[in-house]
Amino acid sequence: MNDFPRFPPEFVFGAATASYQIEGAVREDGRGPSIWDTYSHTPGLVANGDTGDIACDHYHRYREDVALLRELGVTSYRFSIAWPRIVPDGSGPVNPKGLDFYARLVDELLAAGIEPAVTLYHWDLPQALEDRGGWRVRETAERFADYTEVVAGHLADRVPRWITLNEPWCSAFLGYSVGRHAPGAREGRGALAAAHHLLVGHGLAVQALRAAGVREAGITLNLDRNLPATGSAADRAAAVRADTQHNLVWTEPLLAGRYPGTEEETWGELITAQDFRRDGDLALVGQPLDFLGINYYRPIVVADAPYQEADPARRTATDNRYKEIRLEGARHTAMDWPVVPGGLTDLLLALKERYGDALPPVHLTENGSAEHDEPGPDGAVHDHDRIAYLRDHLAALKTALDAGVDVRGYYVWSLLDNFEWAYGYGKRFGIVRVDYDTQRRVPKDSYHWYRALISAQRD
Ligand code: IFM
Repeated sequence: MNDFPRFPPEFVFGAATASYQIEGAVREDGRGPSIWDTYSHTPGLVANGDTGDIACDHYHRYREDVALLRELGVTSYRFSIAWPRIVPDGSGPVNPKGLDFYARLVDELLAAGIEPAVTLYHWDLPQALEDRGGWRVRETAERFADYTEVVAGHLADRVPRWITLNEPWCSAFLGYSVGRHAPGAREGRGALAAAHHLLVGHGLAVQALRAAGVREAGITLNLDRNLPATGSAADRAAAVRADTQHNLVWTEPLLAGRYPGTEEETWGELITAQDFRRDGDLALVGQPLDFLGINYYRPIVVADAPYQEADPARRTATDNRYKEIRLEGARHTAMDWPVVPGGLTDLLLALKERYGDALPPVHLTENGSAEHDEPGPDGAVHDHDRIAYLRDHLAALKTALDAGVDVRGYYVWSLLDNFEWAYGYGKRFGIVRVDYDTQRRVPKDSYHWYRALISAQRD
């Protein structure tokens, strides 16, 4: 007998995916190339040479996937729209076939009684915009607003919840500083400019969403708990720099209308020029939101360290004089991420304490784990570790809710095994297994467990 936590009656239970990770059909119906097509086709950048060319073939199998969602009992499905399907060259002509695909998907969801939650940008930037500077330049933020206007104009009447950006930290810092995400750059100022222009793009997109009359507009951040390895002053200062790079760079402008007070300590001369910032940007970025999406997976433990790069001119935006320390004693997932459910409670309580009433209602827009799961002799996938992960994180979420954080929803990452970016198909986050040779979907034990949890809320 399962002892499921009880959530408020209107609490949203959902599942999430993203376009490049599941759709495939990258050259169909007028879709233009994205930075992830370029990156994944560059030899040596993605494990096993994997690409999103076919992925889960969701573009052709979306009806089957919506049927899985209906059977699961979720009340919301979070998916992303591929910008290069809508505006193949990043600017200029709109592709009606791209809009049609998402209109059909939305209709299928509504017919199944599932509310669509749309992410406008989950990292598949049109390559043509990257060729003109990508997120380093302000023009990309302006084109993002144009694209948002087109999509919202088409779908606002049927989609209640809109997320402008997914995890801008990954776009700015993994993409333009660490080089482990498209476009694969390793820069200092370029990455900080990208972070700022992503925020500007968010602000312009919120204006476009409001003009289209959408019910809820928000943004999704991957916030981390950044814990000092020891109580020493040096490690605590390192944790503040990590917190600035991961969290405060987003939450301060979005929720408090200011840039982080710790940015000079974190980025030194890289941030002092600030020539990409304009008067009025903070007001644009800090517009009120209907919700804040948070993706939580793990805490990060950091210790003080010297710069990795001695030459300031070659320093990247993620060289902030700290190093990550492995958290001993915790179970680690297939991503080698430590499992610390209480970190989620702490993160939410810390946000509430810092921002008070300025913290909008929260949706946990992603949470889940990659595990080494394979079908057993019976053909089923007995993913007990994933069930434990989901169970313990939902309990941690409930603890935060009971302590007064206004949490409105939870989306499991992910509905399907999919293309895990630079890790390719080797890391499986799905509650439904995808056999990539046959495209057969097999619901794992975690799917059945989540279904039972959702169903128990109605008893
Ligand atoms: O797969 C990703 C997703 O695209 C964004 N959030 C984290 C997930 C797991 O790494």
